[in-house]
Amino acid sequence: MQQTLILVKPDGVHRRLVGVIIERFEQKGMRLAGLKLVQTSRALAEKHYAVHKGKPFYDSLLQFITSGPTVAMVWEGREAVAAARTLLGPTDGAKAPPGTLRGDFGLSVQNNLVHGSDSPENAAAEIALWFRPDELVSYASNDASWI
Ligand code: DAT
Ligand code: MG
Repeated sequence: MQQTLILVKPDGVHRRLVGVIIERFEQKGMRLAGLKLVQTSRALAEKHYAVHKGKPFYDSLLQFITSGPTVAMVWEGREAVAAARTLLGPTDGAKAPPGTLRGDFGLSVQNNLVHGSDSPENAAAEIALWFRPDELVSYASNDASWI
């Protein structure tokens, strides 16, 4: 089963949107494999956003992601990476359609509430950055055959 890394960034935690974000993933039928609250270090943020190093928004992005608590999660299911990105919506909250998390709860580009891995390869690398193997739990959902 495919896994993806989902982060509720500091804006989502401060705005008390952790519950509604988790609810969307549960409603979609994905299975929670890992969950923790993290005060992200500068070193972890630099690794997570390494692909954006050198871009004009990089310093501000690192400042933002380390500014408060982040909820780190691993969700799994069929096509979990792409399905999660669809739940998130486009990067810019002002352009994200209603029904998506970014479309329903924000107007900002930077403070767009949620991170989702953009490929299965990046998901595996990001999960390894944020979680130790023993922090992930494998189990069978009773409704798996229906979803
Ligand atoms: P996504 O999070 O949709 O995968 P991304 O990987 O291109 O988007 O960028 C990572 C984060 O950086 C994004 O969630 C918000 C921020 N960001 C991207 N483009 C930006 C911009 N032009 N100005 C400010 N922040 C930006
Ligand atoms: Mg991205």
